Formats: sequence, C-alpha cells, structure tokens
Amino acid sequence: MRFQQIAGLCLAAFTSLSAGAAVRAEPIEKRATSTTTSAAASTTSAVADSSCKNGALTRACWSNGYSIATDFDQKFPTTGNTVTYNLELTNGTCNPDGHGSRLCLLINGQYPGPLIRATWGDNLVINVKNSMQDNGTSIHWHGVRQYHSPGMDGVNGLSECPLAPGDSKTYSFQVTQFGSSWYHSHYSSQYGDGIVGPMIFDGPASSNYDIDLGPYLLSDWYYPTAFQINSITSANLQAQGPPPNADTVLINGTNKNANGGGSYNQVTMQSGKKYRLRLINTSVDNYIRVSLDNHTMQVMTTDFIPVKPFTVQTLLLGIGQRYDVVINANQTAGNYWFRANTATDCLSANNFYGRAIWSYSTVTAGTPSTSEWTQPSTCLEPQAAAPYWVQPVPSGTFNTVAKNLDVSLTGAQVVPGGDTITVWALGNSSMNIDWEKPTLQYVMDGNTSYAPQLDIIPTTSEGSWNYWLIQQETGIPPIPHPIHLHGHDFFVLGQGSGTYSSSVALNYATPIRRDTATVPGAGWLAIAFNSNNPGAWLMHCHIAWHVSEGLAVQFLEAPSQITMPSTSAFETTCSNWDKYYQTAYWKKDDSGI
Ligand SMILES: *[C@@H]1O[C@H](CO)[C@@H](O)[C@H](O)[C@H]1NC(C)=O
Ligand SMILES: *[C@@H]1O[C@H](CO)[C@@H](O)[C@H](O)[C@H]1NC(C)=O
Ligand SMILES: *[C@@H]1O[C@H](CO)[C@@H](O)[C@H](O)[C@H]1NC(C)=O
Ligand SMILES: *[C@@H]1O[C@H](CO)[C@@H](O)[C@H](O)[C@H]1NC(C)=O
Ligand SMILES: *[C@@H]1O[C@H](CO)[C@@H](O)[C@H](O)[C@H]1NC(C)=O
Ligand SMILES: *[C@@H]1O[C@H](CO)[C@@H](O)[C@H](O)[C@H]1NC(C)=O
Ligand SMILES: *[C@@H]1O[C@H](CO)[C@@H](O)[C@H](O)[C@H]1NC(C)=O
Ligand SMILES: *[C@@H]1O[C@H](CO)[C@@H](O)[C@H](O)[C@H]1NC(C)=O
Ligand SMILES: [Cu+2]
Repeated sequence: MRFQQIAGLCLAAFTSLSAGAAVRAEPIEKRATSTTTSAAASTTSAVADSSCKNGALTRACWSNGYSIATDFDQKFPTTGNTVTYNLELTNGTCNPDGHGSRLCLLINGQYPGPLIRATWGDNLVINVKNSMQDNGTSIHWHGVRQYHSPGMDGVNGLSECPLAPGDSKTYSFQVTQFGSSWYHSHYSSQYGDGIVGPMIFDGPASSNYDIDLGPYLLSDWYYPTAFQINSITSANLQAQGPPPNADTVLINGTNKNANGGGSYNQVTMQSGKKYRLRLINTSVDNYIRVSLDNHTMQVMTTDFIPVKPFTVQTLLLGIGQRYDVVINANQTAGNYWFRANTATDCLSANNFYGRAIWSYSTVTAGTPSTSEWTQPSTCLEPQAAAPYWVQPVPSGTFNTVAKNLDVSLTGAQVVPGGDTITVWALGNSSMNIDWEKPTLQYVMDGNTSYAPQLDIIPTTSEGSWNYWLIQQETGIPPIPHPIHLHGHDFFVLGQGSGTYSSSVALNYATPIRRDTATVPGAGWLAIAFNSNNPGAWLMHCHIAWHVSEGLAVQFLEAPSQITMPSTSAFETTCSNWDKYYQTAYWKKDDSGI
C-alpha cells in the first residue's frame, strides 16, 4: 500500500536519525520500528505527523517514497516542474563594505547574484545573457552532477566555448541532488569580480529545524579587481612569493571596513527556535573559520552530502565548500558576534576578518561584547563528517591501483604570448585550455589526438573505481589546496601531512564524501570516485589564482556514452565566440579557467 510505504519509509528515516548508523543497502521499510522512539529522538517535543510529510519535526521525510535515505546517485524524483531564471551579466560598480566604489561584474545588477532555488527533481532552465563589453563567460553550477547533461557544466574549454559579449545561452538540467551550493563564472578569475550567486535545492535533511535562514555567502574581498590581483599573483609566483592579501571578508555580501564605514549583516533570532544556515565559501584565495559566540552549530551536510549530525564550536571552510548547520537559539537573550576569521593555520593572511551581529528578538540590536570560542590551530576539515548513509569504497586496492597526481611548481609556459613563466601543475603538467576548441568538440569529431596541455585523463570504465593520490611535492610553499571535482562527489579515503606512506590506514568503511576537499600544505589527499557519469569533468584547485596558473586536470569519462548537447547551439556559441575574439581588446593570458 502506497501510504504504508511512505509512512514506513519516513519512520525508517527517523529511526536511522536517532540510531545514527543507517546502512543504506538494507531495505528501509524493515528498519521502521516504533513511532515513539522516533519522535523522542527528534529534536523537539512534538510528535511527527502521521503521514510523515516534510516539516519542522520531520525533515528526514520527503515525499512519494523519497527521503534522506535515498541514494540519489541511483534514484531521484522527477517532478515535471520547470523552474526558470534569467541572469544578465553586466559590467558595473559595487561597494560592499563601504570602502569605495570599484569595478564589479554584476548579475541582474547585484552582487552577490540572485538566489537560484528549485526543488529536488525539478528541471532548471537558466537563461544567461552576457552583457559585458569586454569579457567572455561561462557559468558553472558548483557541485551539480549534470547527469546526462555534461554540456551544461559551464566550463569554457571543456563543455562549451565562452559566451561572447552580447550572446546568450540556455542552461538546462534536472536537479538530482538536494542541499546548498553556488554558481560562478569559470572564465579565468572572473568570479572574483562578482559573478557568483547562491543555489538551494530543497529536499530532505538529516537534522530538524524550525526556520531556514537561507544561504550565507562567505567571501574574501579585494579592493583591486581580480584580474589585477591575478596578474600580480602570477608575477609574485616567479619569485615564489605569496599573492597579495585580501582586504576584507564579506558575510552575506557585506562587512564594515577598517575605517568603520559599511555595515554588518544582522540576523534576529527568536529564543527557542532552531535555525538552518547554509554556509557557502565563495572565496578566491582564503580559508575561513566561522563561529557564533556562545552557540554551537550542528552540522548536517558536507557539500551536497547529508551527514550524521555532529556539533562544533568553529567550522573551517575551504573555497567551494559548503556546510549546512543548525543553530539553536537557546542562550541568554542578547547580541552575539558571528565571526568569519581567516585561518592563519591554513596560511591565510590574518590582517582582515568578517563580522555579523546575531541578536535575540527580545533585546535591542547593538554591538555585542561577547568573546569568541577558542580557535583551533590546525588546518583540517572536520573529521566527524561521516555520510548519513554508509557507502563503503572497495577496500585494500588503493596501494596497488592508485595513481599519482603531484602538485608542483613548474617552469612551463601558459601564456599564448610566448613568455615562459612559473606556474602550478597537477600531475606534471600545467593546464592550458583552448577556448575555441572545447573537449566536447573533440568528442563530437571522434578525434582522440588531444592537445597535451588540455591535461585529459581517461577514467576507468563505467561502474569501476578511480583512485587518486594527490601529493604536494616537497620544496615548494606549503600552501593547502582545496581540490574540487566536477560531475562527481569523491570519497576522502585519507588526508595527511608529509609524504603519503602505504602503511597509513585509509578509511574505506565510512569515508567522508564531498565535492571539494583539501590537500594539506606539504601533504596529501587520497580520493576515490566511481565512474558513473559520462562526460568531461574538470578537477582543479579552487584557489582562483592557482587554477588560473594551471593547477587542474580533466577526466574524460566514457566518451562514446556521453549525452551530447545540441550541436547547433554548441556550434553557434563557438562561432559567435570566434568572431568576437578576432578583434577582442583583452586576450587570454592564463589557463582560461
Ligand atoms: C568594464 O568597463 C571598464 C571601463 O569602461 C572597461 O575598461 C572594462 O574592460 C570592462 N570590463 C568588462 C569585463 O566588460
Ligand atoms: C576581462 O575584463 C577585464 C576588465 O574588466 C580585463 O582586465 C581582463 O583582461 C579581461 N580578460 C579577458 C580574458 O577577456
Ligand atoms: C542575506 O542577504 C539577503 C539580501 O540582502 C537577505 O535577504 C537575507 O535575509 C540575508 N540572510 C541572512 C541570513 O541574514
Ligand atoms: C574559503 O576557502 C578558502 C580556501 O579554501 C579559505 O582560505 C577561506 O578561509 C574560506 N572561507 C570561509 C569563510 O570559510
Ligand atoms: C558566553 O560564554 C561565556 C563562557 O562560557 C560566559 O562567560 C558568558 O557569560 C556567555 N555570554 C553570554 C552573553 O551568555
Ligand atoms: C543549547 O543547544 C545546544 C545545541 O542543541 C546544546 O548542545 C546545548 O546543551 C543547549 N544549551 C542549553 C543551555 O540548553
Ligand atoms: C610525474 O612525473 C613523475 C616523475 O617523473 C612520475 O613518476 C609520475 O608518474 C608522473 N605522473 C603523471 C601523472 O604523469
Ligand atoms: C584532432 O585535434 C588536433 C588538435 O586540435 C588537430 O591538430 C587534428 O587535426 C585533429 N584531427 C582530426 C582528424 O580532426
Ligand atoms: Cu591551490
């Protein structure tokens, strides 16, 4: 019976919430034991409603046989609803912290860009118009799997040609995941100048909460433009010097500057309520550690992956990483600082920070006098982040089949101008994308003679596992790198400092699963992912300066099985781009991504 199944499923989700150790392979109906246990284990005193609809006390439920226990790689709803957004990119100005107006690349006239929100299973249609005078663009939907739609990944040089000024593209894809993320330009370091915005896909959650506060974008911010900083960074790298420091950290797009201008983001809490906050790191260079004075945060996701809820005082975010947290407004009514500190232990500079004010509704909002939680001193992501459902990786094989991708500084040439400059490399080679000839063009042509600087690596065959050891070479600055993979999540089998040794115990049984993870400075990261999504997928360091300097590879997965984008739309974008680029004022001067 349909109703029974839904109810059973949702109760099962509660049971596993309380037990905290669901094994997904087991039929979930069997795990439903008793309503009483489930209700008692939920985070408030009210009882779950009998039909187990998604609600404040039943966030693990969804609908029609889908819940937090669904393996969304295998199964996701198809709602038949289409949600449409129009994004127009323009060249304007912004002044997010009151320091002064600067050039800013805006979306629909604003920075950060508008929220894109859809429901699990919807079709998203996003019409992007490039109304900038002097830059191409392509928009990437960070963390979106793009199952059967690799032509919508928005990476110029892989999935498409850049959109020329005046041109438009319709991105459309089905939402097969749920949670919080962001979208951003993948055209050189362009997103550092403003082309970023948040995304929410509504679905079930592994923690209960009363109120969804929505996205909380955290970003480093510079007074010069990203294109200016990028060229200084590139020059500094020749002498192995650090990039320029950021000037501030923006919380939800705002902060006060050093002279007191600008304004703090303000949040009002009602005593006794639980708030869901979606922390999204949209930085270009800096690791940020966030905390709310006197309040702990219950973490429920890592990127798009629901995790067994765990509680922290502070949370470290690498670029591109997201954590959804629940904050319980159960402290003395007052004003509290929300802090976004740069993480000096991750070699991020310490001369700037972001602040916001969180106030209880019963007090007058004002400057807090609260003290911060003790700040950790190690640059490590939370290790308690076990996925909500256990998904083991075949064990024991890593040391025999894993291949190396070394992170190094090399003297390769990236600039088309012919200068030989020092750049970052992944796997001995620095990426240099060809905007005019994206990887999917090779696939359409059936041409396997890939230019070597595209750094194309074939994946293992469909259904089998890929194991990679990403090792930072010794003798170069010990900078941590947030590594992001497109088209997949990966399993983090291990992370450590120094040189990886085969005697290290890796975690195959309950690995953290996410789409962005850190190679510690002078350390290593061991990852695995399953070939289950034909396409051309970028894997890169999300520090904008590093990917601009080539720290990337691309995996070409099952080229013969790729669902291709419409040939005519693809070719029109490319021919418009070719026409524009012949007379373009600015030319490509980095990896292109
Ligand atoms: C933005 O406008 C400035 C000033 O007119 C111009 O120099 C710059 O090239 C423009 N940038 C883009 C991306 O259109
Ligand atoms: C993009 O525009 C900026 C100015 O806004 C300029 O500095 C940069 O060189 C341009 N880059 C490309 C590759 O068009
Ligand atoms: C973030 O800013 C947006 C736009 O100003 C606002 O609507 C939203 O409430 C803010 N979010 C929080 C959590 O303060
Ligand atoms: C964002 O990530 C970067 C680099 O990974 C990091 O330096 C920065 O502190 C992070 N920001 C936040 C707010 O966590
Ligand atoms: C916050 O916590 C500190 C340390 O436990 C305590 O001394 C202080 O009174 C608390 N502040 C408020 C406003 O509750
Ligand atoms: C407040 O809520 C947190 C998180 O749910 C909990 O760990 C803590 O014990 C609570 N504190 C009080 C004073 O109720
Ligand atoms: C990189 O070079 C090293 C040393 O020459 C070699 O052992 C390794 O296999 C190379 N890696 C790749 C991915 O080509
Ligand atoms: C394959 O691509 C390479 C690199 O762009 C090009 O030089 C070659 O002519 C192409 N081969 C065919 C058969 O199209
Ligand atoms: Cu990096």
